[in-house]
Amino acid sequence: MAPSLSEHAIAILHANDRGGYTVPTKGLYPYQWNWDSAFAALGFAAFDRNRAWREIETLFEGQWDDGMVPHIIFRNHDPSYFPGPDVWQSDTVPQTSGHSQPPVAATVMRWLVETGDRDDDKRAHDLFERLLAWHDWWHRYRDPDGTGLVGIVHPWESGRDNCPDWDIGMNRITVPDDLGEYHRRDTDWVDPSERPTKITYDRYLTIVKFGRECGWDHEKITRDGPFLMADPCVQFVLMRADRDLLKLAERFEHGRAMKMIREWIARDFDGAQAMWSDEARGFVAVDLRNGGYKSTAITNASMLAWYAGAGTREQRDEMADQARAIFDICQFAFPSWDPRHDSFESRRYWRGPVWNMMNWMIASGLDMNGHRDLAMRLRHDCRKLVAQSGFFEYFDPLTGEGLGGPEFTWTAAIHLALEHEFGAAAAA
Ligand code: 9WN
Repeated sequence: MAPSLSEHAIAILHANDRGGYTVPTKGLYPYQWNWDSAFAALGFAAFDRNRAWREIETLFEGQWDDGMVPHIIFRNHDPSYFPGPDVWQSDTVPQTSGHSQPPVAATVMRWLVETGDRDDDKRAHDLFERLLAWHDWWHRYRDPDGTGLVGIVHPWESGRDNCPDWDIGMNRITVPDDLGEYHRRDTDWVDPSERPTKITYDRYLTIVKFGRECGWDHEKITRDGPFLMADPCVQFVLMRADRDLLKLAERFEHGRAMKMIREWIARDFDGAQAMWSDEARGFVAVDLRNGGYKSTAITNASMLAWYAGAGTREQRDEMADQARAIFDICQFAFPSWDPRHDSFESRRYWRGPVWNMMNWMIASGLDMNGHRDLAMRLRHDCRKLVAQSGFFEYFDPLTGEGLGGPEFTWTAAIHLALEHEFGAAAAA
């Protein structure tokens, strides 16, 4: 008998397990990635809570002295991925990349604690100072003026690397003559029509070069680096995670942490307002470097407003209207770029496709805000996508075709989370 989808999902988590941490998919992504691990923990929790915690604990093994938890941890050198540790030159043990990724971990940790027992409490307590230091790093280094709006210094920091959101900031980057030759590996694994273009990669590497040459001085990178944009994904995931972190601080009666976190929360609602666009009728990315230009379309990250507790009643109502209009166009929601917009590409990475872990977060937020119908539609689409096409990295919203890497960790993990009805804990 063929294995059930859940059995298949569990087999993927086992197959991608490298002993305490998982790789997102064999070949294409051979290292530990930050938010991938947070989602992986959610999947492991469906059948092995100890392994769920190990995933988060190993993620924090990569934490820097300044508090940053990097977006990739390199425990070995695998030539199947570029750029590897020799390009980043982090000068840390283990070697890592030089910027972060959306901070989902606190949300998963709170959920583990609130659905668990004393062991979960202890594991969360043991990690708490590190988690707090990471959130502090975001507020301190990515929002140095305390505006309540954090920036990202590289599209890779958003986790939504190739979204047209970044075109405004990326198009301003001049690629230096001495960037050097390099051989991309991603297009050895995936059809180039589903991946970023050559000029995009040149610009990605220009930002890495700046960071490397200033010794990964994050004050300097945020203030003077080639790219600084506000991202609804990082901003909303952080807003949500700050609230979950506060719940943990209260549980552990950690007075200093409670004070710090409440100060962040007091600023972030107003900070997020800078991302509101009357033109797009939603929250969008903003270029913090060059005159505050705003992106022009709704994305799946815009739809995290409910999850974050961002936006006024009127703004959220407008966004629910937008969501319904986009649901009507797509056979499978939620697309990573508005299908009514010229730059929509249904198959190219973050310029149209659907990501199930984004859907899980969006649906959790919609549920908490009384939009059960919209949340159900998203969950239903997630299940149908894997049933129809398998556990791919992302999917075409018009046809449901599976794209990017196969047997993907977060797609498997989210399937298990949905089967077991794991949602983010109720908002703080
Ligand atoms: C760069 C691992 C990662 C995800 C990102 C996704 C993709 C990497 C790449 O894969 O990015 O970080 O090389 O394309 O965009 O969200 O964490 O799954």
